[in-house]
This record gives sequence, C-alpha cells and structure tokens, in this order.
Amino acid sequence: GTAALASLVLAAPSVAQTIGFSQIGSESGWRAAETTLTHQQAEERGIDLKFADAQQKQENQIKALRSFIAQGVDAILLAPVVATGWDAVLEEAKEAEIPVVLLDRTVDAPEDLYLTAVTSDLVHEGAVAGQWLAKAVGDEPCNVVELQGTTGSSPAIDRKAGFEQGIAGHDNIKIIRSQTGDFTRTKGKEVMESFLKAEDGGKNICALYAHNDDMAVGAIQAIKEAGLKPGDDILVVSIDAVPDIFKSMAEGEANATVELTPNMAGPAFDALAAYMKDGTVPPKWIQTESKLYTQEDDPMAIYEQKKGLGY
Ligand code: GYE
Repeated sequence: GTAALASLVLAAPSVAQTIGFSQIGSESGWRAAETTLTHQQAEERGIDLKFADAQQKQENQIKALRSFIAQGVDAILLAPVVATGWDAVLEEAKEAEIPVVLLDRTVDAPEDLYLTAVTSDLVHEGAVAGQWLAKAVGDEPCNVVELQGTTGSSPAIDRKAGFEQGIAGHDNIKIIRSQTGDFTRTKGKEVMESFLKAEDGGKNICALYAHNDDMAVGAIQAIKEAGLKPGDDILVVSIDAVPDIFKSMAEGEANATVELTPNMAGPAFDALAAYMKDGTVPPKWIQTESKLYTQEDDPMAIYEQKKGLGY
C-alpha cells in the first residue's frame, strides 16, 4: 500500500552522483592523504568518483575538466595547481551547469565560476609559523631561509605573505633566501643544499621556514649531510602536520608544524549534496581549522596516531 511505498521512497539513497575529481598529483604525503580520504568518502556516500591525476601540470587538469564536462558528470572537484588560467574552462563548466568545488587551493577567477572553495586560511598558517619563530628566537638575530611551495599556487603566495606578517616588527628576523621547492621532498633537499652552500655551510642560517612538511623533511636530510643539527643549529618550522614531521620532532630534528586537515572532501561532498538536493547555496569559502604543534605535544604519540591515515 501507500505506507510501504512511502517508506521505500524515503529509504531511497541520495541521488546517485558521478563526480569528477581533478587532483594535482601526489607531490606530498599530505596530498596522498587527501586523495585517500576523498576515495573513502565517495565510497561511503555511494558517489561514483572519476579520478584524474595531473602530475602537477595545469594543462592536464584543464584536459580532465573538459573530459568531465563531456561525460556530463554531476559535479567537479578541483584542486587547482596554480591560481591563474582557469576562467575559460570554468566558464565551460558553468555553461554545462556543472558545479565546481575547489579543494585546498583557490583560483583568481570570478566567484560565480565555482560553487565554493574548501580550504584552510593559508595566510593564517604562515602567520602562525612566523609568530612561533618570533617567540622561539626572542631578540636574537635570526637569518631565515624559505622553501616556497609551487610557484603561482595560492598556498605559496599566501603562506609567504602570512609568514612575513608573523615576523613583522621583529627586525632581528630576516628572510635571507627564498626559493620554490615545489612542495616535494626531493626539491626541498636540493634547494636547501644550495642555501647551505651559499651561506657559509649553513653557519649563517638560524631557521628554515618550509611551506610544507615534505620540503622540510628533505631539507632536514641536507642539513644533517652538511654536518649541522636540524632543530638545533637550524630551527625547522613548516606546515601540514604529516606523520613524518612528528617523527623528526620526536628526534629533535624539527620544531613546529601547523596542521592542515587532509579531509577537504567531506565538507565538499556535504555542500554538493545540499546544493543538488534542494539548491542550498553554500558560502563561497568553507574554512578548515589550523593548529600549531611543537615538540612539547608528544610528537611520537601523534606520529603513531596519524601514520595509518592514508599519508
Ligand atoms: O600544504 C602541500 C600540497 O594545497 C595547501 O599542497 C595544499 C598544499 C599542501 O602539496 O603538502
């Protein structure tokens, strides 16, 4: 009868969704965790996830988006490798009435070209790192070297600006060298080697600020190979809070990290579900929290707890 029919309809799963995910690549442990969690949550929600890895190339991401549009997916997740160059393809998605949700990075495009952006406050993360260093060195002169993220990406731009805000007013702290390590361990190690060579074997360097932990872990290797003690001769502060940075902290080789949650997909899928169900429009920015961790936070326990989470 109608009651049985009604209960059947009510029990029906949320509309089956096909969602295209244009992921940057797997340049860092943090990104690998984001990918793992996105697949897990799509599975749990009965979403058919079409996954495309761009190997950190924007043209591959644009190709993937065009393919998703041609397939007529219900929605698109985009982690934009750089901030510019998206207007045309986002216009095409808008034409096709396919909502786009940005993950962990933002784009310099008109806000009507994407439904929402799920990101941390990237400027704040840099400021927290800078404030930690200012507190750690007090009035002592401190020459800082900086490993920037991918050139032209919103985290590289914002984390640089934020760090400078964080050390503003502390004239004893100076950024003496700054270069991209492209968010990878390999490049982070290579660039740190060049910083050490250029700065009297590192005697002139008081601290490293790396825009992510993976570059910091690579740099820590270079500092040790130069015969110096990372975390002591050269302080190390970075961002992401991946398991391996806690291992370095437990060994006294890193000092602080600002946590970035890899769970950007959860809020993205929630916003899309509400939008597709009854047109609920989310805020343009869904902000995730950032938290500072230091050697005082039992790093080995955190390492054990985090290491199984898909990094
Ligand atoms: O910090 C880094 C990854 O876009 C904020 O990208 C993200 C950054 C993250 O390569 O590990």
